[in-house]
Amino acid sequence: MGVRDHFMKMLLLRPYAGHIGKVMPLGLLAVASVLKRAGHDVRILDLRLSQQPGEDLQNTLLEFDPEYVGIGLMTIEAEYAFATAAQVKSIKKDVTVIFGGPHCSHEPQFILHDPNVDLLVVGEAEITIIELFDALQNNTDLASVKGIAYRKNGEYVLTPERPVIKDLDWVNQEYGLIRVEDYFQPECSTDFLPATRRFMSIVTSRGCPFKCTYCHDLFGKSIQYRSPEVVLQEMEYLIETYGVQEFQILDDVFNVNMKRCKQILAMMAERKLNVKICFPNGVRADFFDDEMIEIMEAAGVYRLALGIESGSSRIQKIIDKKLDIAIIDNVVKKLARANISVHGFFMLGFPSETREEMDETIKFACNLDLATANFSLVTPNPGTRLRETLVEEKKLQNKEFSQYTFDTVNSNESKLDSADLLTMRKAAYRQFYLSPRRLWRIFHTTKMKGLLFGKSPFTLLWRNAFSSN
Ligand code: B12
Ligand code: SF4
Repeated sequence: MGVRDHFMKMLLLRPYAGHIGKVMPLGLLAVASVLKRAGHDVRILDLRLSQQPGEDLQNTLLEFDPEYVGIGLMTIEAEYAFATAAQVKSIKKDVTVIFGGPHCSHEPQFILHDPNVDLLVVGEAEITIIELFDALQNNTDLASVKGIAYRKNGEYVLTPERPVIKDLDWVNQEYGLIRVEDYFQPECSTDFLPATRRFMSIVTSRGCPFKCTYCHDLFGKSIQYRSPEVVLQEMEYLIETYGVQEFQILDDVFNVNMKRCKQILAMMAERKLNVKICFPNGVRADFFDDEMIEIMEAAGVYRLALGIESGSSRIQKIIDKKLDIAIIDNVVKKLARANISVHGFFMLGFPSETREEMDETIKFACNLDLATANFSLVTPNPGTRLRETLVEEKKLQNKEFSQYTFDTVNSNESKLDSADLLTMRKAAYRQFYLSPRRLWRIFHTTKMKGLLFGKSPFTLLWRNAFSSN
């Protein structure tokens, strides 16, 4: 990290990460877009799409010859990201490796212990990365850059928190920095059952005012919006430029501001965008009315996910979701009647959760008119209240959250032992899916029937549900 008097060259990577979804890397694209606009030379390499990730990484490093390599990661990808950082350093030892993404939102000391990671961007990166590169170029003290962490004389330094970005209208993506066509394949869909092959992920707001104990606060406990007009312009651009036929809206809680939600969807219908829309990241079940469902249907919404999590009212209280589960049956029925296929998100293994409460959740899920559901194991990710409480109560010894994986029990404070918890999860999938009513609903609501058999997120879901590990 010496004095720089020229623009920086940065390679941004998503690590190869086994079976983890290959959704378009919007985080990398956001970072790359601001760097490009600031005049830096930037390239994105998504190793998740690569047939030979090792070779592709080596060739790109040698040919592009970057000074900086940025790696974006979720917590469950951390092991893969560390391996990628080690490979980067073994090919080009002078390169500065910068980690960023959801995994780096809190407790950076446990990430910086890896000698191959030089710097972390903590939280949202659009402003931080520019200030960081300015500081590196001008050789000013990095301590003046908010929202980063690094090592100095063997100690780790965490600079003050970076405030969330309030105005999101300027964070437009430079789509030319990725090969959009590469992501038009079912494996890259965020939704289990996309309606078309030409789908695109899009974010219209960041953050959420709720404080569910297991959830991130990457974007603060408030919502920051892009204006509806800017969102529509981006959609029109994507339709014209790439022939997009479907938008997968990934906001944390798109429908909480019901007025804005209706406005955007109504604008899509008025302008006859003629696309399909889904909300695979989930919306709240308690922010619906009949008008919204009508507008959704008219705008092309064919599928959405609801974050339900638990069928037990005691667990609902503990997780502080502030959701009245008594309303859910009716909402799902109305959505199903409007030809909107509904996915349910459920979680098993909350602290103190009993077998009976998990059974309640499974029963609750099975009785709803859902097309699909998944049952995740509770994981105390960095930055969650769940993790904070477990650490405070000294129940969580494992500070090495970088070792968390998707399909194992990462931490278990439920009343079941870990083996029973895994068995419970499998039972949940079996009970939910192995019913003629469900299979009919899945078949009936799936637009591209081939997805039920080919390589797609749905078959991944199926494998997770029925594999023997
Ligand atoms: C799309 C998505 C996915 C996609 C792919 C993720 C991806 N980006 O490639 C898929 C569907 C695969 C996925 C899966 C999961 N996800 Co997810 N997912 C999301 C979602 C909804 C949107 C991500 C996104 O594109 N955001 C928009 C971009 C702009 O934000 P961003 O990526 O965070 O990027 C910003 C910063 O993080 C940073 N940044 C990002 N990358 C980099 C890189 C560098 C070098 C730098 C400097 C900065 C930087 O700058 C960006 C701009 O400010 C987020 C929620 C959210 N609102 O973000 C959850 C989220 C990322 N997922 C989460 C989780 C937990 C999961 C699961 C593990 C859940 C589960 N148990 O089932 C699963 C894994 C299942 C599996 N086997 O695949 C958590 C991550 C928490 C964590 N600590 O890792 C999040 C935050 C949601 C939550 N409620 O907590 N997910
Ligand atoms: S789970 Fe949903 S409602 Fe709860 S804090 Fe996260 S985004 Fe908000």
